[in-house]
Amino acid sequence: MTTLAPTPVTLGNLVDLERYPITDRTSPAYQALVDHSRALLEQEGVAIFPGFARDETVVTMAEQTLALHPRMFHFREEHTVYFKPQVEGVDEAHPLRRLMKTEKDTVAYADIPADNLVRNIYESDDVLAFIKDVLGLDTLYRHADPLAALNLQGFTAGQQLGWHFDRAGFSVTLSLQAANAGGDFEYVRMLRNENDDCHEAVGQFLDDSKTQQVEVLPQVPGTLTLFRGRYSLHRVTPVEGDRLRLNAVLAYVDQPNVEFSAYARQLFYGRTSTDPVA
Ligand SMILES: O=C(O)CCC(=O)C(=O)O
Ligand SMILES: [Fe+2]
Repeated sequence: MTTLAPTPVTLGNLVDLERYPITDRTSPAYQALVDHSRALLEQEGVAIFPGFARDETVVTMAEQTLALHPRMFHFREEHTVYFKPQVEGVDEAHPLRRLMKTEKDTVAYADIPADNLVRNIYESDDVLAFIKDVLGLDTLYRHADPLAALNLQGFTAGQQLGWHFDRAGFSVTLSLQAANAGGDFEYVRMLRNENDDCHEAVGQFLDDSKTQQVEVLPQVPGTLTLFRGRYSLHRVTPVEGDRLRLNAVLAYVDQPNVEFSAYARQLFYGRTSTDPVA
């Protein structure tokens, strides 16, 4: 009887390197990919890489994520679109007072096993260098927080991400599984800017979504998305049906050794240390 040695996982098993030659950074094909994606990110606020993770491995990634579902922290919060505390003394419908609902299940980085394939993608220096190049940065680091660095997210029926502007300058997600229905990533491009929170336009939109153009980002499983959500209002619509919407949020920062505060850890993961919740 022969025993098969475990096959080492290489980046080429996980990422479609023919389509996205990210291990060959001196090639003209890599430069063309980066130039095109950078232009998209600048003009549209989003760069989408469909089929970034290979189909076969995305199925495994979704299964590995589902297997962790019992360990997920059930996050539930009501927040304004700006994530600032509610302002009193303004009209109830004012965007500084109006609350959005967010509810999702999250696996913290410390709870993701070393053989998890999404973790392999996140820990790849080639993936890190590619994202740095698309963002046009000189340096980029994986988040140093043991809970927040990489998160796997599951949205069950009724769960959603309410309308919001991100606090971070950019976000990176990898889609793993679509829901039967709902769970769409919707966004309204540039609804505020650096100098103006645009309360009036935001308030009008929350009253009547027809006042703006709402776009839906295609999130076919395997898609890597780089998104600038600080100025573009966005949400994930409520999931319908029994199939969970699954994705990963890959946290990168332009500073080394960035960690969450104890307050943020408690809020997002229900604990402040890496010890499992009892
Ligand atoms: O789950 C998604 O696709 C969007 C995530 C998002 O908007 C966020 O984490 O701020
Ligand atoms: Fe967001």
